[in-house]
Amino acid sequence: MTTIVEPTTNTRLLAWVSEWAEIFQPNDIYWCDGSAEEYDRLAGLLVETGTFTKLNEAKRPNSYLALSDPADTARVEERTFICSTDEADAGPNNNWREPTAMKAELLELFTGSMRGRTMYVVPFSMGPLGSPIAHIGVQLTDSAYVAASMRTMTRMGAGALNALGDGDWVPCLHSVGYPLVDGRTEVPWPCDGDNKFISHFPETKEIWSYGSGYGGNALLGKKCFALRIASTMARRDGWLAEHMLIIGVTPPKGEKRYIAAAFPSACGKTNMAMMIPSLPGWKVETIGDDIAWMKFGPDGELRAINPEAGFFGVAPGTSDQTNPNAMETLSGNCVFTNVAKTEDGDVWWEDMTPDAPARLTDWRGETWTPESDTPASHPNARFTAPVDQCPSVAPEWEDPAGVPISAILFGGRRATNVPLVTEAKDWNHGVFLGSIMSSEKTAAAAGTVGDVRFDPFAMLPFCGYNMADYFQHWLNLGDSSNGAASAAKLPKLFWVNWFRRDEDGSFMWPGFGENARILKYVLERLAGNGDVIETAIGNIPTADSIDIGGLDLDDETMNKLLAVDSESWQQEVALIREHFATFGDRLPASLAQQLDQLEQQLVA
Ligand code: SAT
Ligand code: MN
Repeated sequence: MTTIVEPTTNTRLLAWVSEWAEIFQPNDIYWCDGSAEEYDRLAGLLVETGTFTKLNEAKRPNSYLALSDPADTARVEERTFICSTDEADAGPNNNWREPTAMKAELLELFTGSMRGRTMYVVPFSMGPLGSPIAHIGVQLTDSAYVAASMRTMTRMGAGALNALGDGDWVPCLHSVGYPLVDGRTEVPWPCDGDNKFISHFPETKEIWSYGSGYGGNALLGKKCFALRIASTMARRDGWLAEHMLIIGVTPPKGEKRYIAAAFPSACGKTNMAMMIPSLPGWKVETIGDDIAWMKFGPDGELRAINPEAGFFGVAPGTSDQTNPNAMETLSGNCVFTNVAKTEDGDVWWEDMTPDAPARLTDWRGETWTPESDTPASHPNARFTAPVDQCPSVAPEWEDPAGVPISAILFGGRRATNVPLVTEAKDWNHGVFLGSIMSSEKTAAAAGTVGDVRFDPFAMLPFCGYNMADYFQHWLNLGDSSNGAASAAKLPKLFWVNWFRRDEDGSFMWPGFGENARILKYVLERLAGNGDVIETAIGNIPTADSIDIGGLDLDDETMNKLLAVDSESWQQEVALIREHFATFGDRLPASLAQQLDQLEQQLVA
C-alpha cells in the first residue's frame, strides 16, 4: 500500500476509513479533494481503462462517453432493501431484510472486493457547503467513474471535509464487486451484474451498495442518501426530503415565488424545471430538477434547497424542441452514459434531432444505422452535467438559507379522471391528494379507468420507511400546534395532470412551456385571486380563469380537461381503497376519512 495523505483530523472518520480498508483490501487509498486537476486525472485513468471515451473537444469540450455493461443500466428496485429492525417499519412499499443478516451477507461480498483496485474516499455535501439544510456524507468506492461523477453531482472534496469538521456524516459503502484477482484484468465497466444489493440501514443511517456502477445504485448521494436515508432523518427531525423539482416563477412586473413539484420518473420533471414559459414576460428559473430538502425556518416558512450540484437526466427525448435549456447545459463538462456516438466523436440519442444520423456507434458499441431495429441509445441513457451551466439557473440556487416555498404541485401521468389542476381544500386534503397520486398508461375504454399505478408523492421507490408513517409525517408537519409550521405560511398544495387524453387518445393539453399558464393560475390563487368551483376532489378552476389566450383550445376541450366525472371517480375510489388497504391499520385515520368523504360527495 502506498502512503496515504489524510486531509482530515476527524478521528472517527479516519478510524472508519482504515477499518473498511482492512475489509475491502484495496491496493491504494485515495482521498478526493474535488479539484479540477483531480477530475482530469480520474478522467485520464478512465480513458486508459476504456470506461471513458473522450468526445470531440471542438464539439463537446471536456466531455466523455461511458458505455455500461448491458447488465447494469438502471436502478434495480427488486435488489433495493430497507433494513430496519422491525419489518413493519420498512412497510409494504419496500423490500425488507433483517439488518444483522443483511450486513453479514454483504460483509462476505465486501471482504476483498477491492483487491487490485484503488479505494476512493469521497467526502461530499448534499446542499450548499455549511447550509443549515445540508448534510454531509462520505462514500468509499472502488469506481473512478463514481468518484468523478460525484464531483459533478455533489459538492465533493476538501470543502465538504471542511464543512464536516469533527461532525457526523452518513457513511456510504460502495463496491462494484469486481476485484482484480486470479488473473482477472480490467474491463471498461466492472460490476457484478447478477448479484447487486442496494441496502439501506435507516436506524444507523448507513448505505451499503454492492455490484452496480450505475446511477442511483452507485452515486450514493442521490436516491440512497438524499431520498431514502434523508426521508427517515426528516421524519425524525421534522423536515421533508422529497422527490421534487424546485423553480422560481416571476410574473411580468410581479414578485418571484418558489414552487416545488413532485412527479414520478418519466413525467417531464427536468423539462419543467428548465421550462421556457410561453407567456410573454414570464420567467421560470431552475433551482433543482429531482430532489428538494425542505426545513422550516425560524420565521415558520418552509425553505428548500436542491441537495445536488448536478443533473443526472434521461438523455433520450431531450432536444432543442423539448428542452433547449438542457441542451445548452450539455454543451460541455459532461459525462454521457449509454448514448450513441457519432462518426465525428459527438453524442446522439433518440429524438435529439428530427432525423437520425446515417451512421452511429450504439450504446452497445455496435455499428448502427436508421434501419437498425434496436435504439441507438439505451432508453435510460443519462447525462451528468453541472447545475450552474444551466442557462435558466436561478442566481440564488446555492443560497444556504434555501428559498421559501409558496406552493407544492403533485402530478402524475393520467389519461383519465384527473383534471388539469386541482387545488387542495387545506393541508390535510393536500396530503390526501399526494397519497393518491398515480399514473395510468391509457384508458381501457371511453368512460373507464385504465391501468392505474399509485405512486404517492412520487416517492414509492424512494421512501426509506413505511409509507403510511410517511403520510402521517406530512400530516404532522401541517399541524402548526405540533411543529415549526405556521398555518399562515404553509405552502398551498395542488394536483396537476398534463397528460389527460381525448376519446381518440390524443393529449388535450399542449404541455411544456404552456404549463406556465398553470403556474400563472397557481400564483393568482396564492394572491387570493382566480375563481374556483368546489368539487368532490378539490377546487377546480373555472374554465375562464386559466389564461389560454393564443392557444388553439376550444371551450369543449377546456371543459374536458377540468371535468370531474362522478361515475368514473367512483371507479377510482374503489382503486384508492385497494391502494390504502395495502397499509392496513397503519394508514392515518384522517386519510381514510378523506376517502369516505370523497365517496359520499360523489354520490351526492
Ligand atoms: O439512477 S437514478 O436513480 O439516479 C435516476 C432514476 O432512476 O430516477
Ligand atoms: Mn428522480
